[in-house]
Amino acid sequence: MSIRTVATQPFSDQKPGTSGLRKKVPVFQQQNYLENFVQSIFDSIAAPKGASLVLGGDGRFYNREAIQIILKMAAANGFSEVLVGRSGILSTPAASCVIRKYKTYGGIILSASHNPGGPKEDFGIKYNSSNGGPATETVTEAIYAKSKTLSSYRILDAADVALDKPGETTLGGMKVKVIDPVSDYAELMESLFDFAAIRALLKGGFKIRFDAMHAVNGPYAKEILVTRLGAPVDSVMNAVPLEDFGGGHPDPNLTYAHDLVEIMYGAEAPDFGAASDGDGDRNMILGKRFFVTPSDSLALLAANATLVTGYRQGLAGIARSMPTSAAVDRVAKSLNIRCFETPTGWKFFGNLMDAGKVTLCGEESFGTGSSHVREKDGLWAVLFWLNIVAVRKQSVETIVREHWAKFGRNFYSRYDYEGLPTDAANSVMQHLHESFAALPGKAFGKYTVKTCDDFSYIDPVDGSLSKGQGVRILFSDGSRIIFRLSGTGTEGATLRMYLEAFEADASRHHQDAQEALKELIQIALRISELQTRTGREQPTVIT
Ligand code: VG1
Ligand code: CO
Repeated sequence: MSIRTVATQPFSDQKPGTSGLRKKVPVFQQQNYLENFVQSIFDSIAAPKGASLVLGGDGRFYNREAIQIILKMAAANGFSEVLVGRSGILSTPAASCVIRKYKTYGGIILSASHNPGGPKEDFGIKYNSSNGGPATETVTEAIYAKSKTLSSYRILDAADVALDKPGETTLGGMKVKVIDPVSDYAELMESLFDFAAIRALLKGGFKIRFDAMHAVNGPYAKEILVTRLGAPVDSVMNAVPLEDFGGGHPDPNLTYAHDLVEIMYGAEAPDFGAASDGDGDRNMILGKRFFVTPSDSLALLAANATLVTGYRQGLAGIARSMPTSAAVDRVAKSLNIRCFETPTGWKFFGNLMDAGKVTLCGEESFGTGSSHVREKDGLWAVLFWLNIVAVRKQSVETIVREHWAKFGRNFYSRYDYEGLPTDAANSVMQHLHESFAALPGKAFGKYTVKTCDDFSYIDPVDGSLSKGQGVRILFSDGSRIIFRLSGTGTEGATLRMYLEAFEADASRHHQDAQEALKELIQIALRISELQTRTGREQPTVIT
Protein backbone atom coordinates (compact mmCIF):
# COMPACT_ATOMS: atom_id res chain seq x y z
CA MET A 1 0.00 0.00 0.00
CA SER A 2 1.44 3.34 -0.94
CA ILE A 3 0.64 6.91 -0.08
CA ARG A 4 -0.21 9.03 -3.08
CA THR A 5 0.17 12.79 -3.20
CA VAL A 6 -2.45 14.05 -5.62
CA ALA A 7 -2.16 17.45 -7.29
CA THR A 8 -5.39 19.45 -7.02
CA GLN A 9 -6.89 22.86 -7.71
CA PRO A 10 -8.45 24.77 -4.81
CA PHE A 11 -12.23 25.36 -4.70
CA SER A 12 -13.40 28.82 -3.76
CA ASP A 13 -16.65 27.79 -2.03
CA GLN A 14 -15.55 25.65 0.92
CA LYS A 15 -16.43 28.11 3.66
CA PRO A 16 -17.98 26.28 6.62
CA GLY A 17 -21.36 27.70 7.68
CA THR A 18 -23.24 27.57 10.98
CA SER A 19 -22.43 23.87 11.29
CA GLY A 20 -19.77 22.74 8.86
CA LEU A 21 -19.63 22.59 5.06
CA ARG A 22 -22.97 21.72 3.45
CA LYS A 23 -23.53 21.28 -0.27
CA LYS A 24 -25.58 19.20 -2.66
CA VAL A 25 -24.29 15.64 -3.13
CA PRO A 26 -23.23 16.28 -6.77
CA VAL A 27 -21.00 19.12 -5.54
CA PHE A 28 -19.29 16.75 -3.11
CA GLN A 29 -18.98 14.15 -5.89
CA GLN A 30 -16.91 16.48 -8.06
CA GLN A 31 -13.39 15.24 -8.48
CA ASN A 32 -11.26 16.11 -5.42
CA TYR A 33 -13.98 18.20 -3.74
CA LEU A 34 -14.32 16.15 -0.55
CA GLU A 35 -10.61 15.29 -0.59
CA ASN A 36 -9.65 18.97 -0.73
CA PHE A 37 -11.81 19.86 2.24
CA VAL A 38 -10.56 16.92 4.32
CA GLN A 39 -6.93 17.83 3.55
CA SER A 40 -7.71 21.42 4.53
CA ILE A 41 -8.98 20.14 7.88
CA PHE A 42 -5.90 17.99 8.44
CA ASP A 43 -3.57 20.84 7.47
CA SER A 44 -5.34 23.23 9.86
CA ILE A 45 -5.70 21.23 13.04
CA ALA A 46 -2.01 20.50 13.60
CA ALA A 47 -2.60 17.01 14.94
CA PRO A 48 0.60 15.51 16.33
CA LYS A 49 1.86 12.36 14.65
CA GLY A 50 0.02 9.33 15.97
CA ALA A 51 -3.16 11.22 16.91
CA SER A 52 -6.54 9.46 16.88
CA LEU A 53 -9.86 10.47 15.36
CA VAL A 54 -13.54 9.60 15.56
CA LEU A 55 -15.45 9.24 12.30
CA GLY A 56 -19.14 8.72 11.61
CA GLY A 57 -22.19 10.20 10.01
CA ASP A 58 -25.97 10.21 9.91
CA GLY A 59 -26.09 7.52 7.22
CA ARG A 60 -27.41 9.72 4.44
CA PHE A 61 -26.62 9.14 0.77
CA TYR A 62 -22.84 9.35 0.11
CA ASN A 63 -21.99 8.58 3.76
CA ARG A 64 -20.31 5.25 2.96
CA GLU A 65 -18.22 6.57 0.07
CA ALA A 66 -17.10 9.60 2.08
CA ILE A 67 -16.13 7.44 5.08
CA GLN A 68 -13.83 5.29 2.91
CA ILE A 69 -12.13 8.34 1.39
CA ILE A 70 -11.60 9.96 4.80
CA LEU A 71 -10.20 6.76 6.31
CA LYS A 72 -7.63 6.45 3.51
CA MET A 73 -6.71 10.11 3.86
CA ALA A 74 -6.37 9.82 7.64
CA ALA A 75 -4.01 6.88 7.13
CA ALA A 76 -1.95 8.92 4.67
CA ASN A 77 -1.82 11.90 7.01
CA GLY A 78 -0.21 10.14 9.93
CA PHE A 79 -3.14 9.33 12.23
CA SER A 80 -2.55 6.20 14.28
CA GLU A 81 -6.15 5.22 14.95
CA VAL A 82 -9.69 6.02 13.81
CA LEU A 83 -12.77 4.96 15.76
CA VAL A 84 -15.58 4.60 13.27
CA GLY A 85 -19.21 3.80 13.99
CA ARG A 86 -20.44 0.49 12.56
CA SER A 87 -21.47 0.96 8.90
CA GLY A 88 -20.15 4.50 9.22
CA ILE A 89 -22.97 5.53 11.54
CA LEU A 90 -22.77 7.87 14.53
CA SER A 91 -25.36 10.40 15.57
CA THR A 92 -23.86 13.84 16.18
CA PRO A 93 -24.24 13.66 19.99
CA ALA A 94 -22.90 10.09 20.00
CA ALA A 95 -19.83 11.21 18.04
CA SER A 96 -19.29 13.95 20.61
CA CYS A 97 -19.67 11.40 23.40
CA VAL A 98 -17.14 9.01 21.82
CA ILE A 99 -14.54 11.77 21.21
CA ARG A 100 -14.74 12.69 24.90
CA LYS A 101 -14.86 9.16 26.30
CA TYR A 102 -11.86 7.88 24.35
CA LYS A 103 -10.03 11.23 24.49
CA THR A 104 -9.31 11.31 20.76
CA TYR A 105 -7.67 14.31 19.13
CA GLY A 106 -10.92 15.17 17.38
CA GLY A 107 -13.52 13.81 15.02
CA ILE A 108 -15.14 14.22 11.64
CA ILE A 109 -18.93 14.14 11.44
CA LEU A 110 -20.75 13.64 8.15
CA SER A 111 -24.17 15.20 8.18
CA ALA A 112 -26.39 17.86 6.71
CA SER A 113 -28.60 17.50 9.78
CA HIS A 114 -32.25 18.22 9.02
CA ASN A 115 -31.74 18.83 5.29
CA PRO A 116 -33.10 16.14 2.93
CA GLY A 117 -30.78 13.36 1.74
CA GLY A 118 -30.40 11.52 -1.56
CA PRO A 119 -28.40 11.65 -4.82
CA LYS A 120 -29.57 15.21 -5.57
CA GLU A 121 -29.99 16.38 -1.98
CA ASP A 122 -27.66 17.55 0.76
CA PHE A 123 -24.46 16.26 2.31
CA GLY A 124 -22.20 17.83 4.90
CA ILE A 125 -18.97 17.50 6.82
CA LYS A 126 -17.58 19.16 9.92
CA TYR A 127 -14.66 18.87 12.26
CA ASN A 128 -15.06 18.55 16.03
CA SER A 129 -12.23 19.22 18.45
CA SER A 130 -10.95 17.18 21.39
CA ASN A 131 -13.65 18.60 23.68
CA GLY A 132 -16.18 16.84 21.43
CA GLY A 133 -17.63 20.09 20.14
CA PRO A 134 -17.77 21.76 16.74
CA ALA A 135 -14.52 23.52 15.92
CA THR A 136 -14.49 27.18 16.94
CA GLU A 137 -14.67 29.93 14.32
CA THR A 138 -10.91 30.40 14.54
CA VAL A 139 -10.44 26.82 13.34
CA THR A 140 -13.18 26.89 10.69
CA GLU A 141 -11.69 30.14 9.31
CA ALA A 142 -8.28 28.47 9.12
CA ILE A 143 -9.79 25.50 7.26
CA TYR A 144 -11.46 27.85 4.79
CA ALA A 145 -8.24 29.83 4.27
CA LYS A 146 -6.36 26.59 3.61
CA SER A 147 -8.99 25.36 1.15
CA LYS A 148 -8.43 28.45 -1.00
CA THR A 149 -4.74 27.70 -1.60
CA LEU A 150 -4.55 23.93 -1.39
CA SER A 151 -2.46 22.35 -4.15
CA SER A 152 -2.32 18.68 -3.18
CA TYR A 153 -3.73 16.05 -0.85
CA ARG A 154 -2.50 12.74 0.49
CA ILE A 155 -4.38 9.47 0.28
CA LEU A 156 -3.51 5.81 0.78
CA ASP A 157 -3.94 3.49 -2.19
CA ALA A 158 -5.87 0.69 -0.55
CA ALA A 159 -9.01 -1.42 -0.78
CA ASP A 160 -12.10 -0.31 1.12
CA VAL A 161 -12.31 -1.24 4.80
CA ALA A 162 -15.11 -3.58 5.95
CA LEU A 163 -17.23 -1.54 8.36
CA ASP A 164 -20.35 -3.60 8.97
CA LYS A 165 -19.08 -5.54 11.98
CA PRO A 166 -17.43 -4.25 15.15
CA GLY A 167 -13.75 -5.15 15.36
CA GLU A 168 -10.27 -3.96 14.50
CA THR A 169 -8.42 -3.84 11.22
CA THR A 170 -5.49 -1.92 9.87
CA LEU A 171 -5.21 0.46 6.96
CA GLY A 172 -1.57 1.03 6.09
CA GLY A 173 -0.01 1.87 9.43
CA MET A 174 -3.30 3.03 10.94
CA LYS A 175 -5.67 1.09 13.18
CA VAL A 176 -9.37 1.20 12.28
CA LYS A 177 -11.65 0.34 15.18
CA VAL A 178 -15.26 -0.30 14.21
CA ILE A 179 -17.38 0.44 17.28
CA ASP A 180 -21.02 -0.09 18.17
CA PRO A 181 -22.53 3.35 17.53
CA VAL A 182 -25.12 3.13 20.31
CA SER A 183 -23.61 1.54 23.42
CA ASP A 184 -21.28 4.32 24.67
CA TYR A 185 -24.04 6.87 24.22
CA ALA A 186 -26.69 4.71 25.90
CA GLU A 187 -24.36 4.17 28.85
CA LEU A 188 -23.88 7.93 29.22
CA MET A 189 -27.66 8.45 29.22
CA GLU A 190 -28.06 5.84 31.96
CA SER A 191 -25.58 7.76 34.08
CA LEU A 192 -27.55 11.02 33.77
CA PHE A 193 -31.17 9.98 34.20
CA ASP A 194 -33.20 7.91 36.62
CA PHE A 195 -33.96 4.98 34.33
CA ALA A 196 -35.78 3.12 37.11
CA ALA A 197 -38.20 6.01 37.60
CA ILE A 198 -38.80 6.36 33.85
CA ARG A 199 -39.28 2.59 33.55
CA ALA A 200 -41.89 2.74 36.32
CA LEU A 201 -43.64 5.66 34.61
CA LEU A 202 -43.88 3.72 31.34
CA LYS A 203 -44.97 0.56 33.10
CA GLY A 204 -47.72 2.53 34.80
CA GLY A 205 -49.35 3.19 31.44
CA PHE A 206 -47.77 6.51 30.42
CA LYS A 207 -47.74 6.25 26.64
CA ILE A 208 -44.99 7.72 24.50
CA ARG A 209 -44.31 8.00 20.79
CA PHE A 210 -40.91 8.84 19.36
CA ASP A 211 -40.51 9.65 15.66
CA ALA A 212 -36.99 8.96 14.41
CA MET A 213 -38.02 10.32 11.00
CA HIS A 214 -36.16 7.50 9.14
CA ALA A 215 -32.96 9.08 10.40
CA VAL A 216 -30.01 8.19 12.57
CA ASN A 217 -31.74 8.14 15.97
CA GLY A 218 -33.88 5.06 15.20
CA PRO A 219 -31.39 2.51 16.61
CA TYR A 220 -30.59 4.79 19.56
CA ALA A 221 -34.25 5.26 20.44
CA LYS A 222 -34.98 1.53 20.14
CA GLU A 223 -32.07 0.58 22.38
CA ILE A 224 -32.81 3.22 25.02
CA LEU A 225 -36.58 3.63 25.03
CA VAL A 226 -37.63 0.08 24.17
CA THR A 227 -34.82 -2.25 25.30
CA ARG A 228 -33.54 -0.39 28.34
CA LEU A 229 -36.68 1.45 29.46
CA GLY A 230 -39.31 -1.09 28.49
CA ALA A 231 -41.53 1.06 26.25
CA PRO A 232 -43.70 -1.00 23.85
CA VAL A 233 -42.01 -1.61 20.48
CA ASP A 234 -44.47 0.60 18.63
CA SER A 235 -43.41 3.58 20.78
CA VAL A 236 -40.68 4.25 18.21
CA MET A 237 -41.80 5.01 14.67
CA ASN A 238 -39.85 5.44 11.42
CA ALA A 239 -37.01 3.73 13.26
CA VAL A 240 -35.01 2.35 10.33
CA PRO A 241 -32.47 4.89 9.05
CA LEU A 242 -32.73 5.38 5.29
CA GLU A 243 -30.23 7.06 2.94
CA ASP A 244 -32.92 9.46 1.77
CA PHE A 245 -34.90 9.63 5.04
CA GLY A 246 -37.86 8.19 3.17
CA GLY A 247 -37.91 11.24 0.90
CA GLY A 248 -38.82 13.59 3.74
CA HIS A 249 -37.25 16.45 5.63
CA PRO A 250 -35.86 14.91 8.82
CA ASP A 251 -36.63 18.11 10.68
CA PRO A 252 -38.56 17.80 13.95
CA ASN A 253 -41.08 20.61 13.80
CA LEU A 254 -44.84 20.84 13.40
CA THR A 255 -44.56 21.07 9.61
CA TYR A 256 -42.17 18.24 8.79
CA ALA A 257 -42.92 15.78 11.59
CA HIS A 258 -46.53 15.60 10.43
CA ASP A 259 -46.94 11.82 11.01
CA LEU A 260 -46.18 12.31 14.67
CA VAL A 261 -48.20 15.51 14.93
CA GLU A 262 -51.27 13.75 13.57
CA ILE A 263 -50.93 11.04 16.20
CA MET A 264 -50.29 13.50 19.03
CA TYR A 265 -53.31 15.59 18.10
CA GLY A 266 -55.55 12.59 17.36
CA ALA A 267 -58.30 10.99 19.41
CA GLU A 268 -56.01 8.26 20.79
CA ALA A 269 -53.09 10.60 21.45
CA PRO A 270 -50.32 9.21 23.67
CA ASP A 271 -49.19 11.23 26.71
CA PHE A 272 -45.83 12.26 25.30
CA GLY A 273 -44.44 12.67 21.81
CA ALA A 274 -41.01 13.55 20.50
CA ALA A 275 -38.99 13.60 17.30
CA SER A 276 -35.39 14.17 16.34
CA ASP A 277 -33.61 15.21 13.15
CA GLY A 278 -31.31 13.66 10.54
CA ASP A 279 -28.24 13.50 12.79
CA GLY A 280 -30.07 13.14 16.11
CA ASP A 281 -29.13 16.42 17.73
CA ARG A 282 -32.46 18.28 17.51
CA ASN A 283 -35.64 17.49 19.40
CA MET A 284 -39.29 18.43 19.40
CA ILE A 285 -41.34 17.79 22.53
CA LEU A 286 -45.12 17.35 22.48
CA GLY A 287 -47.67 16.57 25.15
CA LYS A 288 -51.12 15.22 24.42
CA ARG A 289 -52.43 17.76 21.87
CA PHE A 290 -49.86 20.22 23.14
CA PHE A 291 -46.69 21.67 21.58
CA VAL A 292 -43.73 22.82 23.66
CA THR A 293 -41.70 25.54 21.93
CA PRO A 294 -37.96 24.85 22.03
CA SER A 295 -37.33 28.09 23.93
CA ASP A 296 -39.89 27.11 26.58
CA SER A 297 -38.43 23.61 26.72
CA LEU A 298 -35.01 25.03 27.56
CA ALA A 299 -36.49 27.24 30.29
CA LEU A 300 -38.38 24.29 31.71
CA LEU A 301 -35.40 21.96 31.78
CA ALA A 302 -33.48 24.67 33.60
CA ALA A 303 -36.24 25.28 36.15
CA ASN A 304 -36.63 21.56 36.87
CA ALA A 305 -33.03 20.44 36.54
CA THR A 306 -32.48 19.57 40.18
CA LEU A 307 -35.24 16.95 39.95
CA VAL A 308 -33.04 15.02 37.51
CA THR A 309 -30.25 12.69 38.64
CA GLY A 310 -27.35 14.13 36.62
CA TYR A 311 -28.24 17.74 37.46
CA ARG A 312 -29.21 17.39 41.12
CA GLN A 313 -26.29 19.56 42.22
CA GLY A 314 -27.70 22.51 40.22
CA LEU A 315 -26.55 24.38 37.15
CA ALA A 316 -23.34 26.38 36.81
CA GLY A 317 -24.99 28.71 34.32
CA ILE A 318 -27.06 28.71 31.15
CA ALA A 319 -26.45 29.83 27.59
CA ARG A 320 -28.88 30.46 24.77
CA SER A 321 -28.39 31.65 21.22
CA MET A 322 -29.37 35.26 20.61
CA PRO A 323 -32.61 34.54 18.70
CA THR A 324 -33.79 32.07 21.38
CA SER A 325 -36.48 33.57 23.59
CA ALA A 326 -35.62 35.14 26.91
CA ALA A 327 -37.82 32.66 28.80
CA VAL A 328 -34.72 30.97 30.18
CA ASP A 329 -33.22 34.29 31.28
CA ARG A 330 -35.90 34.65 33.92
CA VAL A 331 -35.27 31.13 35.18
CA ALA A 332 -31.55 31.91 35.42
CA LYS A 333 -32.37 35.05 37.35
CA SER A 334 -34.53 33.15 39.83
CA LEU A 335 -31.78 30.55 40.27
CA ASN A 336 -29.25 33.34 40.66
CA ILE A 337 -27.00 31.98 37.93
CA ARG A 338 -25.66 33.62 34.76
CA CYS A 339 -27.32 33.40 31.38
CA PHE A 340 -25.07 33.95 28.35
CA GLU A 341 -26.35 35.11 24.98
CA THR A 342 -24.30 33.73 22.08
CA PRO A 343 -24.49 33.81 18.28
CA THR A 344 -26.43 31.05 16.51
CA GLY A 345 -24.67 27.68 16.28
CA TRP A 346 -23.48 25.18 18.85
CA LYS A 347 -19.81 26.04 18.30
CA PHE A 348 -20.26 29.11 20.50
CA PHE A 349 -21.25 27.09 23.58
CA GLY A 350 -18.11 24.93 23.73
CA ASN A 351 -15.79 27.42 25.41
CA LEU A 352 -18.41 28.31 28.04
CA MET A 353 -18.95 24.64 28.89
CA ASP A 354 -15.21 23.86 28.91
CA ALA A 355 -14.65 26.75 31.30
CA GLY A 356 -17.35 25.43 33.62
CA LYS A 357 -19.46 28.57 33.15
CA VAL A 358 -22.59 26.83 31.87
CA THR A 359 -24.31 23.47 32.21
CA LEU A 360 -27.38 23.84 29.96
CA CYS A 361 -27.50 25.36 26.49
CA GLY A 362 -30.24 25.80 23.95
CA GLU A 363 -31.41 27.25 20.68
CA GLU A 364 -34.87 28.10 19.41
CA SER A 365 -34.20 25.81 16.44
CA PHE A 366 -35.18 22.69 18.41
CA GLY A 367 -31.75 22.29 19.99
CA THR A 368 -31.08 21.62 23.66
CA GLY A 369 -28.10 20.10 25.37
CA SER A 370 -25.74 20.17 28.30
CA SER A 371 -22.11 19.76 29.21
CA HIS A 372 -22.46 15.94 29.16
CA VAL A 373 -21.27 16.27 25.53
CA ARG A 374 -20.45 19.30 23.35
CA GLU A 375 -23.29 19.01 20.84
CA LYS A 376 -26.98 19.50 21.20
CA ASP A 377 -28.65 16.21 21.92
CA GLY A 378 -32.11 15.09 20.82
CA LEU A 379 -32.62 11.92 22.85
CA TRP A 380 -31.03 13.48 25.90
CA ALA A 381 -33.76 16.15 25.84
CA VAL A 382 -36.43 13.46 25.55
CA LEU A 383 -35.03 11.58 28.55
CA PHE A 384 -34.69 14.80 30.54
CA TRP A 385 -38.38 15.48 29.96
CA LEU A 386 -39.39 11.92 30.81
CA ASN A 387 -37.37 12.11 34.00
CA ILE A 388 -39.13 15.34 35.00
CA VAL A 389 -42.54 13.85 34.24
CA ALA A 390 -41.65 10.71 36.21
CA VAL A 391 -40.82 12.83 39.24
CA ARG A 392 -43.58 15.43 38.99
CA LYS A 393 -46.26 12.97 37.87
CA GLN A 394 -48.03 15.67 35.88
CA SER A 395 -48.82 16.00 32.20
CA VAL A 396 -46.53 17.92 29.86
CA GLU A 397 -49.23 20.55 29.41
CA THR A 398 -49.70 21.08 33.14
CA ILE A 399 -45.97 21.38 33.70
CA VAL A 400 -45.70 24.04 30.97
CA ARG A 401 -48.76 25.99 32.13
CA GLU A 402 -47.53 26.04 35.71
CA HIS A 403 -44.21 27.31 34.43
CA TRP A 404 -45.88 30.18 32.55
CA ALA A 405 -47.97 31.06 35.59
CA LYS A 406 -44.83 31.37 37.65
CA PHE A 407 -42.42 33.00 35.19
CA GLY A 408 -44.70 34.61 32.58
CA ARG A 409 -44.93 33.49 28.97
CA ASN A 410 -42.74 34.49 26.04
CA PHE A 411 -44.86 34.15 22.93
CA TYR A 412 -42.49 33.09 20.21
CA SER A 413 -42.44 32.25 16.53
CA ARG A 414 -39.95 31.97 13.69
CA TYR A 415 -40.79 32.64 10.05
CA ASP A 416 -38.46 31.12 7.46
CA TYR A 417 -38.31 32.38 3.90
CA GLU A 418 -36.37 29.65 2.13
CA GLY A 419 -34.74 29.58 -1.29
CA LEU A 420 -34.79 33.34 -1.89
CA PRO A 421 -32.61 34.93 -4.53
CA THR A 422 -29.47 35.98 -2.65
CA ASP A 423 -29.76 39.58 -3.85
CA ALA A 424 -33.30 39.94 -2.53
CA ALA A 425 -32.36 38.54 0.87
CA ASN A 426 -29.31 40.80 1.07
CA SER A 427 -31.39 43.81 0.17
CA VAL A 428 -33.71 43.19 3.14
CA MET A 429 -30.73 42.96 5.47
CA GLN A 430 -29.15 46.07 4.00
CA HIS A 431 -32.38 48.01 4.28
CA LEU A 432 -32.61 47.02 7.94
CA HIS A 433 -29.08 48.24 8.58
CA GLU A 434 -29.91 51.52 6.92
CA SER A 435 -32.94 51.91 9.21
CA PHE A 436 -30.93 51.64 12.44
CA ALA A 437 -30.52 55.36 12.92
CA ALA A 438 -34.19 56.25 12.38
CA LEU A 439 -35.87 53.49 14.40
CA PRO A 440 -35.05 54.09 18.08
CA GLY A 441 -37.87 55.97 19.79
CA LYS A 442 -40.36 55.24 17.01
CA ALA A 443 -43.74 53.90 18.12
CA PHE A 444 -45.65 51.17 16.28
CA GLY A 445 -49.03 50.67 17.94
CA LYS A 446 -48.32 49.58 21.50
CA TYR A 447 -44.66 48.89 20.73
CA THR A 448 -41.87 51.45 20.92
CA VAL A 449 -38.40 50.69 19.54
CA LYS A 450 -35.74 50.97 22.20
CA THR A 451 -32.61 50.05 20.25
CA CYS A 452 -31.50 48.19 17.16
CA ASP A 453 -28.16 46.74 16.28
CA ASP A 454 -26.32 43.98 14.53
CA PHE A 455 -25.49 41.43 17.18
CA SER A 456 -21.83 40.84 17.90
CA TYR A 457 -20.28 38.63 20.53
CA ILE A 458 -17.01 38.60 22.39
CA ASP A 459 -16.28 35.13 23.66
CA PRO A 460 -15.70 35.62 27.40
CA VAL A 461 -13.21 32.75 27.46
CA ASP A 462 -10.88 33.37 24.52
CA GLY A 463 -11.79 36.97 23.72
CA SER A 464 -12.56 36.25 20.06
CA LEU A 465 -15.02 38.58 18.35
CA SER A 466 -17.87 37.43 16.07
CA LYS A 467 -19.63 40.20 14.18
CA GLY A 468 -22.70 40.40 11.98
CA GLN A 469 -24.69 37.73 13.84
CA GLY A 470 -28.18 39.09 13.20
CA VAL A 471 -30.21 42.28 13.23
CA ARG A 472 -32.05 42.95 16.47
CA ILE A 473 -34.92 45.35 16.92
CA LEU A 474 -35.55 45.59 20.64
CA PHE A 475 -38.72 47.18 22.05
CA SER A 476 -39.13 48.95 25.36
CA ASP A 477 -41.43 46.22 26.77
CA GLY A 478 -38.85 43.49 26.10
CA SER A 479 -40.41 42.30 22.83
CA ARG A 480 -37.96 41.56 20.04
CA ILE A 481 -37.82 41.19 16.28
CA ILE A 482 -34.72 39.55 14.83
CA PHE A 483 -33.60 38.97 11.27
CA ARG A 484 -30.72 36.83 10.12
CA LEU A 485 -29.58 34.87 7.12
CA SER A 486 -29.24 31.12 7.53
CA GLY A 487 -25.80 29.58 7.36
CA THR A 488 -26.87 25.97 6.70
CA GLY A 489 -28.76 26.13 3.40
CA THR A 490 -27.47 24.87 0.07
CA GLU A 491 -29.71 26.74 -2.33
CA GLY A 492 -30.15 30.51 -2.62
CA ALA A 493 -30.63 32.33 0.67
CA THR A 494 -32.89 31.63 3.62
CA LEU A 495 -34.05 34.61 5.63
CA ARG A 496 -35.22 33.96 9.18
CA MET A 497 -37.50 36.35 11.05
CA TYR A 498 -37.81 35.70 14.80
CA LEU A 499 -40.61 37.24 16.88
CA GLU A 500 -40.97 37.37 20.61
CA ALA A 501 -43.37 39.12 22.98
CA PHE A 502 -43.47 38.78 26.74
CA GLU A 503 -46.76 38.37 28.59
CA ALA A 504 -46.83 38.47 32.37
CA ASP A 505 -50.62 38.29 32.69
CA ALA A 506 -51.62 34.67 33.25
CA SER A 507 -55.16 35.30 31.99
CA ARG A 508 -53.68 35.79 28.52
CA HIS A 509 -51.34 32.78 28.49
CA HIS A 510 -53.85 30.51 26.76
CA GLN A 511 -53.66 32.53 23.52
CA ASP A 512 -52.34 31.04 20.32
CA ALA A 513 -48.82 32.35 19.59
CA GLN A 514 -49.71 33.51 16.06
CA GLU A 515 -52.62 35.45 17.50
CA ALA A 516 -50.59 36.99 20.30
CA LEU A 517 -47.81 37.97 17.89
CA LYS A 518 -50.06 39.27 15.14
CA GLU A 519 -49.25 42.93 15.59
CA LEU A 520 -45.53 42.33 15.98
CA ILE A 521 -45.46 40.27 12.77
CA GLN A 522 -47.03 43.14 10.84
CA ILE A 523 -44.51 45.55 12.32
CA ALA A 524 -41.64 43.26 11.35
CA LEU A 525 -42.89 43.01 7.77
CA ARG A 526 -43.37 46.76 7.58
CA ILE A 527 -39.95 47.70 8.98
CA SER A 528 -38.09 45.16 6.83
CA GLU A 529 -40.05 45.65 3.59
CA LEU A 530 -39.59 41.91 3.29
CA GLN A 531 -42.60 41.23 1.11
CA THR A 532 -41.87 43.87 -1.52
CA ARG A 533 -38.14 43.22 -1.56
CA THR A 534 -38.43 39.44 -1.91
CA GLY A 535 -41.79 39.13 -3.65
CA ARG A 536 -42.82 36.57 -1.01
CA GLU A 537 -46.16 37.00 0.70
CA GLN A 538 -45.85 33.96 2.95
CA PRO A 539 -42.99 32.20 4.73
CA THR A 540 -42.11 28.63 3.70
CA VAL A 541 -42.10 27.35 7.26
CA ILE A 542 -43.46 28.74 10.51
CA THR A 543 -42.19 27.27 13.76
C1 VG1 B 1 -29.68 26.44 11.91
C2 VG1 B 1 -30.28 26.88 13.24
C3 VG1 B 1 -29.20 26.92 14.30
C4 VG1 B 1 -28.52 25.54 14.39
C5 VG1 B 1 -27.99 25.15 13.02
C6 VG1 B 1 -27.42 23.75 13.01
O1 VG1 B 1 -28.70 27.38 11.50
O2 VG1 B 1 -30.89 28.13 13.11
O3 VG1 B 1 -29.77 27.29 15.53
O4 VG1 B 1 -27.45 25.58 15.29
O5 VG1 B 1 -29.06 25.18 12.07
O6 VG1 B 1 -28.36 22.82 13.44
P1 VG1 B 1 -29.00 28.52 10.40
O7 VG1 B 1 -27.69 29.21 10.19
O8 VG1 B 1 -29.52 27.82 9.19
O9 VG1 B 1 -30.04 29.40 11.00
V1 VG1 B 1 -28.29 21.24 12.87
O10 VG1 B 1 -29.39 20.39 13.63
O11 VG1 B 1 -28.15 21.52 11.31
O12 VG1 B 1 -26.71 20.66 13.28
CO1 CO C 1 -29.02 18.33 13.44
